Amino acid sequence: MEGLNLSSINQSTSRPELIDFEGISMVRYFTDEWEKVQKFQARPDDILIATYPKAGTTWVSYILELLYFHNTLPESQTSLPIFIRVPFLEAVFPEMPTGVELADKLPTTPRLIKTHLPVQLVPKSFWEQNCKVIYVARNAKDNAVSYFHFSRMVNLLPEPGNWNTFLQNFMDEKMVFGPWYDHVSGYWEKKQTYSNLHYMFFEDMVENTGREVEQLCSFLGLSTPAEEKERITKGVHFDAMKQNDMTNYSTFSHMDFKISPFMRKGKVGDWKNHFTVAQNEQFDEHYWRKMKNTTLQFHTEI
Ligand code: PPS
Repeated sequence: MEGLNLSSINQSTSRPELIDFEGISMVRYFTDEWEKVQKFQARPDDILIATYPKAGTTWVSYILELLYFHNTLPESQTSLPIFIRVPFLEAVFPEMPTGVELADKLPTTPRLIKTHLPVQLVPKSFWEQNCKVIYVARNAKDNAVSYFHFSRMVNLLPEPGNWNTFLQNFMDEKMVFGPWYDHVSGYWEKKQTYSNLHYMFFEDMVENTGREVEQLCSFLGLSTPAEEKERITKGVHFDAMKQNDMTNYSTFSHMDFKISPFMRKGKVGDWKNHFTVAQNEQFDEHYWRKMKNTTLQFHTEI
């Protein structure tokens, strides 16, 4: 991890093509080292943080970091950004160690590891080792809006086009990491047979972060003192994370914050500022068809 030049802004990298990979849409930055990803050797105490892109990965990652390492590794929180401390397993980004390399070198126990892979593509050692898996889901409309703005500002994803084009692609399932619909329901189904999976919702975290921290502690078997949990809940507030250079991605070289910040709004219901009435009707109709066979329910406002 030493010798990383995180400040070498590289906005000149050209946008990648969308490719079809194992039945889902992808870009090469997540498939270039596929064999190493698939063969990744998980340890029983690893914790996998799985999400569809823009569903609250960084938020939950930071909560877990503070729960586990707040007292023991305070320096790591001030000297290394979260995308190094919680490696993005399948990522093979220019001028950075790969996610697998970072994960293999992680000195912490547990290792916190992030993935956006749909459930069927998660390396099998995580299941074999019965690792704890935390999945965060976000309602489709806000998730799409956040993904749109992110795609505008990060050059590791295909050009999003305008909002209308992007929303149509979202419905047509032409998104990196595949369709939102299959992603959220795939992990939901997995939870029915794999008891070490904690399924969370972004909207619940916005509504009551303290309650979600509490539930995380109980899933993880942590007996964190109440004052500590309160401190953590305050420390992971949107404004605190936006100000914190180790959690706001300001040192990540492939993003252009002049277009849109990583910590953008952090709200439930921002979709109302983007969807036209016609788009909303079309989306709802399509959504109903895609999601009619699942028991999974989302809040699009709180
Ligand atoms: S990524 O790139 O997929 O890892 O992004 P991810 O971290 O999953 O999602 C980014 C969105 O989460 C919001 N966020 C938060 N909201 C509220 N409170 C806190 N603490 C917080 N941390 C991150 C972030 O602002 C992105 O959502 P939008 O809607 O774009 O603001």
